[in-house]
Amino acid sequence: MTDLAALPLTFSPEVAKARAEGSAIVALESTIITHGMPFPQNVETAQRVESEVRAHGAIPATIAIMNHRIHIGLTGAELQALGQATNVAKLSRADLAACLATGGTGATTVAATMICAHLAGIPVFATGGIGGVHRGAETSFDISADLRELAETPVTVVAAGAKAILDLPKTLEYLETMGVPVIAYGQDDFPAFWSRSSGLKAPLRMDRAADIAAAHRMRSLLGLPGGQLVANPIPVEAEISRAEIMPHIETALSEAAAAGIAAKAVTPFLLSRLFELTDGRSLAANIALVLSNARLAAAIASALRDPV
Ligand code: PSU
Ligand code: MN
Repeated sequence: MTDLAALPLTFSPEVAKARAEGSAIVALESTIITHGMPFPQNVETAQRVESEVRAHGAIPATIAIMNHRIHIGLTGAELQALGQATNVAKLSRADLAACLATGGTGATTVAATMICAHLAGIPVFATGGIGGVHRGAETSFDISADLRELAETPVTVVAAGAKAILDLPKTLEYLETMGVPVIAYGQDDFPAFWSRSSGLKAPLRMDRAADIAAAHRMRSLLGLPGGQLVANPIPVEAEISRAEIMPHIETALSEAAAAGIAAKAVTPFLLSRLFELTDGRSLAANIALVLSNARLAAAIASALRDPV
């Protein structure tokens, strides 16, 4: 067992109170703030997502690394500062301990947020999209550490599927190999972030937050490591069709290849180019889907607190 007192965890006053009272808590990542959206929409969205979690019966805990500490929940001032800071490191599993040891400021990806949420005893986490197997991974080996984390760390992650900048069939194959349950919420198809369908069927489907919570508990009872990926389709009114987004994705991908973008820089580069190529339309969709994921995560977190 990890010694909780020895861990470099700092809880915000709001999250500390929620823990003391046994309230449902939803973890939120910070890379979406620092590397996923431009300022000032990033800070506005982060605040709206937190409000959405509160309005649906849970307490938000946005996670980031500052001054040798894992911050579980950020104050309004901390969120503002993070959203405008430059030189914030993008932290995945490989970088987390080094950033804490050296005292840098770091934003947590899905993988690192899962690790921190689990250390803090938070079983549910809402985000926009997860990292996945990149197109051309057979030569680049670019497979996001988010996928292996889902196989290892017992946190249920609510996302709008994965972006079509990735190789979605390979992403689903990899998750299956790693034993990660991929649960589409309320439909059969695996969603593709801006679009409600990827054209691929999801391995599992559930229509109720209570079922997702029960499956989370059951994995723990069976001693199965790892979490669950809940793929929540973007709300209908915010959807961008595959026909509209695909040409922009092809443009962004060929620009990335021509510029020699590699490793951690790939995802942020593609996201920022897509914001530009769609004249901000991708951003409006992104905001709508994160809010929707926050609502579903709050419902799952609440269901996990219900007596069985
Ligand atoms: N995909 C998105 N939006 C994001 C990210 C991915 O649609 O903001 C971020 C998340 O923090 C995710 C990370 O964990 O990028 C994955 O980066 P990489 O592909 O380098 O593992
Ligand atoms: Mn990568």
